[in-house]
Amino acid sequence: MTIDYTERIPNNVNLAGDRALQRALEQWQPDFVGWWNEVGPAGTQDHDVYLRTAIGVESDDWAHFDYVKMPDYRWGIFLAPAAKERRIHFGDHMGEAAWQDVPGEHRANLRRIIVTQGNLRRIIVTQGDTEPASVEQQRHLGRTAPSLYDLRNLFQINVEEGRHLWAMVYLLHRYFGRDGREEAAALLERRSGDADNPRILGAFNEPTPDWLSFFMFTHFTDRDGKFQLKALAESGFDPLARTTRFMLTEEAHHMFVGDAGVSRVIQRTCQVMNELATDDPEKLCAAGVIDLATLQRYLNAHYSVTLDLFGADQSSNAATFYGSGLKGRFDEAKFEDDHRLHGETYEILEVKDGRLEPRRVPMLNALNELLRDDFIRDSQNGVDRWNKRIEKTGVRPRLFLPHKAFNRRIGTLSAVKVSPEGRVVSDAEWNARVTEWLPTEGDRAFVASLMGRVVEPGKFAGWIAPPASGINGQAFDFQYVRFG
Ligand code: BYC
Repeated sequence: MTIDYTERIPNNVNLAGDRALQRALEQWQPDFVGWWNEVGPAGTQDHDVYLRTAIGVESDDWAHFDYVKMPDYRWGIFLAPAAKERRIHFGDHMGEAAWQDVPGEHRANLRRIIVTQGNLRRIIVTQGDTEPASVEQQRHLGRTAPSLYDLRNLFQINVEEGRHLWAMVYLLHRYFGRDGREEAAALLERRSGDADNPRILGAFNEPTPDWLSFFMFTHFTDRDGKFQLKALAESGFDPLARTTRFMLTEEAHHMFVGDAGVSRVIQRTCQVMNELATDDPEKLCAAGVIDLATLQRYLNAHYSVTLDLFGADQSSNAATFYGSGLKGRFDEAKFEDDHRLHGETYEILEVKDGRLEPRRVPMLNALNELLRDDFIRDSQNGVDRWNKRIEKTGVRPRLFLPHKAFNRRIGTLSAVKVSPEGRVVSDAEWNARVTEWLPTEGDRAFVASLMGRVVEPGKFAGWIAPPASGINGQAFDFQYVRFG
């Protein structure tokens, strides 16, 4: 399963054995490079970056670290090794051999086949769309990096999101014919935040204008990536399962960057709180650090917009995806039920007489909510880690996850206004207090004012602590990026 880097498109899928596919992807390649140059990381043409590149797909040997000129990064197509005799392990096709091709080709019910193929394509397109979107959102962050170490991590994430786009485009080209090629072209045409041709999902049209937003995004929104990819790694469509399994190995670093990034901001803030013996936001701002209340507002914004990414709390799409074996649950094998779920129920929250009330509904329809709840538990662990970090400095811990109904735009809960504590509030109260709960123009302007580029090896901006250790065993005064 080694990756062939002598090919124009590095791959471990024997691309050379399918000339038509290879040609089609080689035609898409310059469009991808054009997109990268137009809306990828700005001003990086002459950057030499200490990056990891996949050289294999086995868990212990795939990462190779070296300097790479940014425009020379080798994006490719890598699938995790196939599991022997893999079977579909959930839904109505449970027990059948996993599909090596688009499901249903030889089945009698044509209408169902078309629906299943359409759903599979839709899932792949939605997943694929998020990848270039995040690169676009992060385009200008390199100009205000708090250190060389952070700059390198940003670029690592950007090139890997680019590769994740390749992963989905390969599936579209390989398995969906002309429709797939058209979808692959459209993935390079939509733009994050564009009024006429935006990215598909809400969070991917929000700006990521500063590094606090970037760390919150990689902590929360990349964590949605983890949960969605884990659900897709269960897929009965084996090429999707294998490609998402490999993507997950890369995703872990992205979440680490967010988790550790916020933690370092907290550490620096608490250090200054102790030095000045104050928790007064104004004094802390004047000292050039981000106070915990501002941090909480950023957390509230990124967490709530990410909760929306799981879709509506009741979704017939989700039921169909599961029943037809396309998308499983997080860690499907760990559930001790029949993995078909007819007759099972799950609790969701509903709005009744202006109050939030639990209600049990068929689990098949509530699979988005189930995955969202898995994500909430994982996010809570993250906040617990941050609070421990605060506690260690002697400052009183105070970060928390807002209620899941807070600031929602998708699903039943979008019909009500809810405070971070979970109390339904009137429009008037929401409007009066929203500046306590979500970042204000003033917060954003303040955070933006802290963002100045620091590129001297081993130096860090004043609003963030250095990391606990460097990348790949290197020191943190290592020259992670060389400028040409
Ligand atoms: N914004 O029935 P519903 C990642 C739409 S992140 C706007 O609930 P469904 C990454 C929905 O499309 C992981 N629209 O939908 C992270 C539907 O529209 P139509 C990305 C939304 O299908 C960081 C309608 O509302 N991967 O990898 O059950 C950096 C009805 O909703 C939103 C995936 O998402 C929204 N937030 O669930 C880089 C996996 N939510 O068809 C990368 C693939 C819903 O009526 N996607 N809508 O026009 C899916 O599995 C599903 O599409 C969703 C939506 C879970 C997203």
